[in-house]
Amino acid sequence: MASYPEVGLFIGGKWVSPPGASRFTTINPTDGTTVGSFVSGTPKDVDAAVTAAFTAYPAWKATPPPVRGEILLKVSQVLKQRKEQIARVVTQEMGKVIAEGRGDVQEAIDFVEYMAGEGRRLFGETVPSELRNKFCLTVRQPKGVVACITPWNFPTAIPNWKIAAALICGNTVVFKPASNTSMCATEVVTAYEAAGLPPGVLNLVTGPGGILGNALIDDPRVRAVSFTGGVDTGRTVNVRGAQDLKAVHLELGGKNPMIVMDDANLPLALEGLLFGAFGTAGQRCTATSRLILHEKVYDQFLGMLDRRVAGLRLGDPLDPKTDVGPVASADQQKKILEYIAIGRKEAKLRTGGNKLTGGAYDKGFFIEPTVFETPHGTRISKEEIFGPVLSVIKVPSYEEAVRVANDVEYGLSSSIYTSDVNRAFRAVEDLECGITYVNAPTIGAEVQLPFGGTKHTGTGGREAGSSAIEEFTEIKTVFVDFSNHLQKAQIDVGE
Ligand code: UN1
Repeated sequence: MASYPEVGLFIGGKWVSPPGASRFTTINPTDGTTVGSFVSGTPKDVDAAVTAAFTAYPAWKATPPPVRGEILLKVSQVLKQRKEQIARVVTQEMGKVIAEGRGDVQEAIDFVEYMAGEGRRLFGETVPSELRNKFCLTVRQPKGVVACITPWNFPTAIPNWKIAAALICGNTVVFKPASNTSMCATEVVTAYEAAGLPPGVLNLVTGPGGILGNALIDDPRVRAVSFTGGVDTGRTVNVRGAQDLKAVHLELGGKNPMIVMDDANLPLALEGLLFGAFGTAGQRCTATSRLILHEKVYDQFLGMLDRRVAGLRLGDPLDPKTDVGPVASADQQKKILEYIAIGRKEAKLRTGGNKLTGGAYDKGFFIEPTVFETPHGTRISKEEIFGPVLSVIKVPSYEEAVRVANDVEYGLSSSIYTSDVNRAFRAVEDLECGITYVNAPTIGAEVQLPFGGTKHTGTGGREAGSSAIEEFTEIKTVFVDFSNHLQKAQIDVGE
């Protein structure tokens, strides 16, 4: 008997393990132990999941949104009751420190609760007609079956951003999570099951991303795809989805800058930087991966940074005293170390730069918090690394700081530390991205506000907040003519 759970696919309200299915396991990035075993799904399983979602759709669409909202409220309550247990699963399967594991689940709770209330809004518009005795309005309708394809870095929050928003709007869902956080995905789905979601409204398929993702995107019954992940996969999803003119929503990479001006509150900026750059071991789309530092405070601020980075405690993420846990997988570790090797050639390594080995570290994927000093334009200063690696770029002025900040392919988050209110508002205007923080780091989005970015960070609108509703509904424009005769717009005007 395995000492870890063996989980099936969730299709049509049942956990199923198709006969002869092959399986894969997920592992704890801290110590290499097995977390769970999952079905390696096939296109046939995707077909079954889409069929279940397609079959469940008419009844779910016909369910009044406030009633859908009541179920979501129950989901949020279940998540609340299970918060500590799920947070531990997040930490064990993905490696973020336990306080952040709790934050991940809290973000899921907040969002599901927010969307439950949306069941009593789902606002349309009423708009005047140019003609008499004619009433014009818009209503929102669901899109149909939607595919939610999610990453491992926020393994409970991001799936819920998508699933809860899709469901409140009346869509049914096939959920394909990142394989290495399949247990977290299972926890998410069991919360919906426990809340009494009707069978088929939410379905889970686990397994190889490329094969299952393609099967989902190619299925004509799937009308929308919401994907968060890497930019290369995102591009493929977009092109493939375009064949069938699907609505594709993409949330991809970031190379988020923090500008620290010479008039900044430096201790405050330092706290923000440590959290932004090394929280979640830098594995956030929103992570602070560039510090754009004014030359007047350059030496002073980096001196302060050195001391604090040296004091960061790496280790077991379940230990509340740990600041930085392992990175999520062997693949991640390899990729980050490759970038560090590139950085050693093209830039000046200031701190860190090593994989940690010896004793308890040998079984996990630990990388020291790493700081490079680099001119703008090197690969490490422009490409997304998705690890605890910070590039520091010296600038002589605000203008140059903005130029550097904007001169990357991504546009997700950004931050400026300054005590000049005029400059802060100018930065809000000047920074080309979806999110700007003033005197706070680049991370820390709240669920009731839109989340997303410009350029190669994504397309298809914003997630979260009220914009999530845009993502998952079709607007229907309605004209009601109560004049009892034919009125011709553009022709009978002014009568
Ligand atoms: C992500 O990095 O993929 O703002 C999402 C934040 C979190 C969400 C991040 N609330 O960092």
